[in-house]
This record gives sequence, structure tokens and C-alpha cells, in this order.
Amino acid sequence: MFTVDRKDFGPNFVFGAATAAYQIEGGQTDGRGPSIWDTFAATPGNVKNADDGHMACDHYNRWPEDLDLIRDAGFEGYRFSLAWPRLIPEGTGAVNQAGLDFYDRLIDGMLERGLKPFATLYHWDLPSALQDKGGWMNRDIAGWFGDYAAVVGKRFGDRLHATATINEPWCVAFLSHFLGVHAPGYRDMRAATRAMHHVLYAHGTAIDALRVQGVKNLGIVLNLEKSEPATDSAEDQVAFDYGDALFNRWYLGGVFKGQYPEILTTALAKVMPEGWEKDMEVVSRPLDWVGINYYTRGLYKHDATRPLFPIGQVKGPLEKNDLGWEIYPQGLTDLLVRVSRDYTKLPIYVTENGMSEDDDTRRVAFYDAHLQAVKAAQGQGADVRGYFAWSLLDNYEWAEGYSSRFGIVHVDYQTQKRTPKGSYRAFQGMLHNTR
Ligand code: IFM
Repeated sequence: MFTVDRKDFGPNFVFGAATAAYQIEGGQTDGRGPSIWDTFAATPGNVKNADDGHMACDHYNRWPEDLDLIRDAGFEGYRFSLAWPRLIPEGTGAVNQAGLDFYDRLIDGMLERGLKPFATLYHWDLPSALQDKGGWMNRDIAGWFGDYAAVVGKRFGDRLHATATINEPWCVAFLSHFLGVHAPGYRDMRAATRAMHHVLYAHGTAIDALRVQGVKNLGIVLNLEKSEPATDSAEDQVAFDYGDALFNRWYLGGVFKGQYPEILTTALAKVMPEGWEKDMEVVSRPLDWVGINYYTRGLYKHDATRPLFPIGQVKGPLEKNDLGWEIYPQGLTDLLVRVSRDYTKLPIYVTENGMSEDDDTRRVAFYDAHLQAVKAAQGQGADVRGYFAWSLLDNYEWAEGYSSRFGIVHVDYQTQKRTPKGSYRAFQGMLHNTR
């Protein structure tokens, strides 16, 4: 059970569970086009056990049961993503009627159960046809994404409670184009820098397209880490400055101030896309809310062997999840307070927080500590309006395949049987408690 009480968070606070299309849907034979994750997963060495999302949690067919689980836990919101290649198989042009029908059913299913739909337009499943044209490295992606946003806005906009453009632009850009860990698996600074800018330019372009369609309550979902120096040496301080700029300030500064950190625009000057400065007004279009996904901290140390940025990372001493990520609830409080103090007074939602772990008692403790951290941030003035557990279901954890389990509901991938875990019951206990 949790030590926090639902009432601690205020009357309009939204509790929810989160998922993403590629990680749970399956259902790939309704006219959906291929995505970069299909081919990335099929390339040996990219994903543990060569797992892919062709079946995932079969949510495409089992969504009524999944929505029942969300409702029965007492959650008020469901954060889900729409698959671009399901809706527009080639990325641009013809729309897939079966895809429209699927999301019609899903969104109506949420509304029938009294759940607020929190939609995300892009959670990493780029149509392969667009990758063939350079994907996030191509500036034209802003227009392609804007057109896709207009299709979603026109069809579903009036039924969505909140809409985010991009999930975790750092992952879309840096993790996928510099570290090579996610699709399309590039390890190239020029590719990454282009993606870092284009993903935010596309975000702003999509905001414009959604506003034209009259869609309300628009935001973006940023994954932020609590960056810290490994020691208090001057060199590690510089490493921390780079690390924080790359992970946090690029996105926060771009979206809320129309400015990228100077330390990066200087270091990356030779590979920045030409004329990027002129796009900053679009990058920083006014929003209605911001989502923050939080998991861990980053500890930075000086590393002179790295040519572009003299930074390396060290593993800290804190307790870790089964992927080796440090558990650091204080970091969530600090980030929420920092965002509201230094970047925006908009409502903040914790759009993801959770733990990869087989031992669910540790997950319950994780959630409890992080809910306490949210409460502490509210006490320090951060306008936090909601919290979404990642994830409703065990699901396809990208390069980790199905070996990593983040769910509050266990999924048996042989039978697709769902079994609520203790952490699900802990949320249920808190959310049904009327004390
Ligand atoms: O599973 C992912 C999710 O898709 C995006 N945020 C982090 C989660 C855990 O790694």
C-alpha cells in the first residue's frame, strides 16, 4: 500500500496509466505500413532476443479488457499513442480507414468508461517510407508531421482531453541518432544534431496544425533526467554542464525560451542545420501544458578521450532497477521545481514514471517514494496536475525486448493473460480510498 493519500494531490489531480502504440498494439495486418522499429528489430544485435512488436500485448484486439483494467484501478486518465504508420501507412498521403476505425473505437471506449484520453502523436514508430527520405534528419519532416497531426486533429481532436506532439525528443534524436540504441540506430553527430532540431521544429509545426483544427489542450512530453556532476571538481562540473544541456536544456530552452544552450550551439556549430535560428519561433510555440517523464539521474564526469564533448557517465551508488538505473525520487522533486521555477508556469503532468523490475514489492516502494516526491514538489510551488504510471502493462521495452517488465499488470506473452500486480492494487487502494 502507498503512504500517500489521493487527497494529498488536490481535487482535480489526474491519475492515469500510460502505454505506447508499438509497445502494446500488435495488430499489424489492418493496412498499417512498416515502421522503423520493424526493421530495426529484425536486424541482428539491435534488440534482445530479436523481439519485435508484431504481436506485443495484442492490445489491438484486447483493448476493451485493458481499458476495463484502467477504469477498475480508479485511474481517471489513459495516456496512449497513435501509430503514424497505422493511420498513414506511407507517412504521407493516403489514410488507412481501418486505422481511423481502430482509434475511433479506442477513444470512444475510454470516454464510455469515464477515462480522459491523453494522446501522443509520436512515440517512436516512424513510417519506414519517411526514414527512406532521411526521417528526422530531413527538414521536410516538419511538414509531414504537421500533415499527420492535422489528420489526427480533424478526426479525433474533439474527443481528446489532452494531446502531446512528441514523446521524449531526446530519445528520438540523441538516443536514436548518436548513441544508436534505438531505431534508426545511427551513431553520427551530424545526424543527431539535425534530428535534435527537426524534432522540435516538427513539434511546433504540429502545434500550429492542431490549433488550425481547433484541438485544445496541447503539449509536449519531455524525458528529463536529474543531471549531476560525479564529483565537485571543476572538470566534472563542465562535464555536467554539457550533460545537462544535451539531456535537459536543449529541449526545455528550445520549447519554452526559443533558445538552445550556447554551450551546444558553439560545440555543434559545424553540424547545425543551416538557418536553424529562424525556426526558433516555431519551436517555441505557446503550449497549454508540459509532460515530464522521469526515471533516474545522470552522473557526469570528465572524459578527455571524447572528441566532441569531454564527458562520460558513471554508475552511482544508489539502489537500482533491474536495468541498472538508479532510483532517485528526490530528483523528480528537483526537476519539477526547476521546470516551474526556470522554464514555465504551465500545468505540469508527470506523464511517465515507473520501474523495470520483476519483484513487485520494490515497484510499490518505488511508486510510493515518487508520489511523495510529487507531493513535495507541489509543496514547493510546482503546479503538478497529474501523474501517469509507466506502464499499465508489461510490454515491448524497445532494445530490451520483452525481458524488461515495467507493468503494473503482468502479461503472459504466450497466452496474453493479464494479471494485476501488487502495484496495481496499491494504486487501486489509494484511488478508491475516500478518507
Ligand atoms: O518504455 C519506455 C517508454 O516508451 C518511453 N519512456 C521510457 C520507458 C521506459 O524505458
